[in-house]
Amino acid sequence: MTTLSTARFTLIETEFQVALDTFAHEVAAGLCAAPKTLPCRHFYDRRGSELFEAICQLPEYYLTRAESEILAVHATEIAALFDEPVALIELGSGSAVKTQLLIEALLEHQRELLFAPIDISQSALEESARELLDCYEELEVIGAAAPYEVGLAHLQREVAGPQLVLWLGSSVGNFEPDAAVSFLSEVADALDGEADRLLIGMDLHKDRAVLERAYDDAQGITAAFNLNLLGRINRELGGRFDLNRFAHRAVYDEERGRVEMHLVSRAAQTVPIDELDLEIDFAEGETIHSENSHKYRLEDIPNLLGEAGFELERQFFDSKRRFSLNLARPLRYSNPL
Ligand code: AVI
Repeated sequence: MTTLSTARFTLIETEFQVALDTFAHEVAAGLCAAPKTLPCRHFYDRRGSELFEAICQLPEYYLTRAESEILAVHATEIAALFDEPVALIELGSGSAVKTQLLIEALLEHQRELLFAPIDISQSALEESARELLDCYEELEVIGAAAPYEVGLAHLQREVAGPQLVLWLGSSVGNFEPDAAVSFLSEVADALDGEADRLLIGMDLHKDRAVLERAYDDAQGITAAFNLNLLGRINRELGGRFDLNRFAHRAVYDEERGRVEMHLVSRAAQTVPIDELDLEIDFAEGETIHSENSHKYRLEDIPNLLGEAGFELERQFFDSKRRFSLNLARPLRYSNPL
């Protein structure tokens, strides 16, 4: 672990390194499987992250606006729920724009704040820390450049006192239900104080047409985001995908409660990937399943949180009840003896 420190900003660089060949291994395994898949975490190279920022501004992608509305309306109330000063730990902070609403409310309530973002991207952490520190004099930032689990373990040693863990954007929805429970159980284990809480954004089940439009917008930005996965394979692994020969598809599977994204081969074709020494055959209409985005019914939320060792304490919704922000506490503190 390396620690870089300047006034009010500490960056923890953990020993974790994305194995250089993780992408290569996962691409090879996913494209040789039947049906073909690619893990959605590989969307976020530089181009993919820019496209995701553009998605968040789209008229069809209501999630970001709905969650921002909830925070704009309820951040003060949320901050006031804490009797003692809390440290704010954020999972996957990215550009931390929505977080700013909560940071402001916490600063009003407790005067000083320790903000501890965890993000795999060191440059995103540094950029957002710089902007926040310029805006708020009473803020201290300790960032961990690491995957969530590793970052949480490191921050446990740095952060004393009550903690509020923030996980926005319905990113939990990109996990399979079992994986979501197992990751949230790790978060619950890490929260060892009675005042510690989790605040988690979860998108809600709704009309199929609204969901499918949110993941297949009129300007084709989400299509470009999905196709960028093939572009990334071309750039980094010597792939020879012709992006015009694949189409973006988003469908809501109501039974499983998830929007699925696929890349559909427009024709029978064989695509070499030079650095993997592979040639991948596609039938016309065959798909690569690239993402699941789970949507939750109200009754699912306490169940999922309960399985992970949390009790749902408060829920906040936007005015159109499209999205939920859920405050939960570790179950071991729910029924004090
Ligand atoms: C990051 N994640 C919560 C987004 C979602 O809605 O599942 C990723 C995304 N995929 C397509 N559009 C946005």
